[in-house]
Amino acid sequence: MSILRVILGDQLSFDISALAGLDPRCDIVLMMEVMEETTYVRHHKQKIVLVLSAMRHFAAELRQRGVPVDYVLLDASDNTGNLTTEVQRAVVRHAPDGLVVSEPGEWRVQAMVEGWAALTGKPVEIRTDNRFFASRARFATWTHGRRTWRMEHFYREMRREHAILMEGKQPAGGEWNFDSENRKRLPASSVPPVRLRFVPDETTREVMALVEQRFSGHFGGLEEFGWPVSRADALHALDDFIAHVLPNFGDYQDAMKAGAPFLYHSLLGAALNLGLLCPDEVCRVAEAAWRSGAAPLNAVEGFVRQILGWREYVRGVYWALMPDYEKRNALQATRKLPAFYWTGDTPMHCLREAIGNTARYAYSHHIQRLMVTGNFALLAGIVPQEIERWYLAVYADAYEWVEMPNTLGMAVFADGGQMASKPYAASGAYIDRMSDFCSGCAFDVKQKTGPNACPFNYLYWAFLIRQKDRLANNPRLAMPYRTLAGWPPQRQAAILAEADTFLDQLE
Ligand code: FAD
Ligand code: DLZ
Repeated sequence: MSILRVILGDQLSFDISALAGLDPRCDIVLMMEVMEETTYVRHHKQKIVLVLSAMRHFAAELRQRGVPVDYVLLDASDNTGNLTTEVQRAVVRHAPDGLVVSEPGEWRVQAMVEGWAALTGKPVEIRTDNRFFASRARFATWTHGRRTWRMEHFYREMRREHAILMEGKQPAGGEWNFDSENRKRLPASSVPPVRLRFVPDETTREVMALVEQRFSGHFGGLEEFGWPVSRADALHALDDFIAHVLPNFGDYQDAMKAGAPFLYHSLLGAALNLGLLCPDEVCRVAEAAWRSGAAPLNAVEGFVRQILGWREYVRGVYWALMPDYEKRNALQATRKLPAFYWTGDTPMHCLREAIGNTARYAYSHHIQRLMVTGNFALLAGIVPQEIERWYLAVYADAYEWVEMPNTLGMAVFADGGQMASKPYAASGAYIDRMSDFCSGCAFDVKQKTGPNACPFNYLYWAFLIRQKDRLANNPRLAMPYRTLAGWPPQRQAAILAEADTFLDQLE
């Protein structure tokens, strides 16, 4: 009995379900570099390098372990450019008795995989992706009968179920969530830690040359490429984060600083999403750091919540609501994505910083994604699907299952509140409070209107005025709507006109 075991580009874990029970005497692993996956969005060049280099490293390690691997290179003259046609060709080459694959990360790829049995004439076993705390079925059990879904409730259940940061039946430290301690502004004098980055090895350099040649028009630069591309690199990155960075992760989780793209964030998302790290091991080493006294609870709980809570929750939302989810536009936004999202050419310092980091590093941290580029897209009324494709294209860690709910649900409220209880809308005051961006900006954050006023200020109020019918009843927005109620109609009309003038000139 010979089985063709298909490993997709973001399934690079030696313990993944598709490899369970592998018999190297008769089974073969199939890995395919294909144009369709490298171009279904115009991925940042660093993302393509990362995925292809990590795939090549993984295949080499499998071979070292004695596993036969059929690896289709992007440049192979007979490469047909598509996962399905490559699977069909591999079935002809190897005549296996059947195929095994782990659940793909994206709905689009799942639909492809479901067609393989009919196309190849071979049985295809699709195994549960065992790299998550909660399977798709587990999330469905959680949503069953619930009117509203909230991450916090799901997260507590996951903490109990997986016994992470628990003292018996109680949460460690007596609280489930230490977020209120995690909103500190970075002191002006503080120097963020130097981060571990990985110098490209020969394999990565070969892929870089390929990407410069084949994807030269894609967004972003390769000069700063420093991502872990193997399990060994990823474990090194994890150790370094836990030892030197995690202790401050909580305090400065929401802070932003010009010229400091990484601050105290882990930079582990790219490795996690490729399968080079397993979320369970990451949460357990973070917990061990707290138990040994190496990191405080607010940092460790905050970090664990991102992985055991948010990461699992958004995956659940994605699989529960696709394919309809991708079409959501609850606020009926209609504007096109401004060109500066691709160039960074804007006088607004915060946006220039976030987009500049994105182009240079294929990275910007969560608050830059949510409260700068996301907040602007929300307030400006950018079509959700345009901003969603942007986020999918520009980050090294971007995969639709995690990016789409974060964008449609969290950043631009396109799902009308399925994911978040209120839109993350904020004026310039928030950005000023959490960063040093405003001091180096062409606009004045203290001015609410007028040509020098920070556009976030009038866009914020214009957004609330425009969305009054949809949002005024949201209890979490009661305060700003009370303020607006005190404004005479002329003042509201003037704000709307100022916002329109600004937005129209973007087009
Ligand atoms: P850290 O800040 O160090 O957090 C630790 C880990 O927690 C991350 O590596 C990640 O695995 C997980 N995590 C944190 N926040 C979230 C979240 N909201 N959802 C899911 N997991 C989370 N994350 C992605 O992995 N891929 C994406 O494509 C992606 N797109 C996003 C788009 C928008 C509009 C927003 C607001 C957020 C997005 N996120 C995405 C979530 C988050 O911004 C990134 O996971 C994080 O910035 C990655 O950097 P890090 O590894 O340094 O994370
Ligand atoms: C993202 C990506 C890229 C850039 N290239 C490949 C590839 O050549 N071959 C492959 O198997 N997978 C690739 N991937 C990852 C797939 O797009 C991934 O399986 C889906 O995004 C589902 O999560």
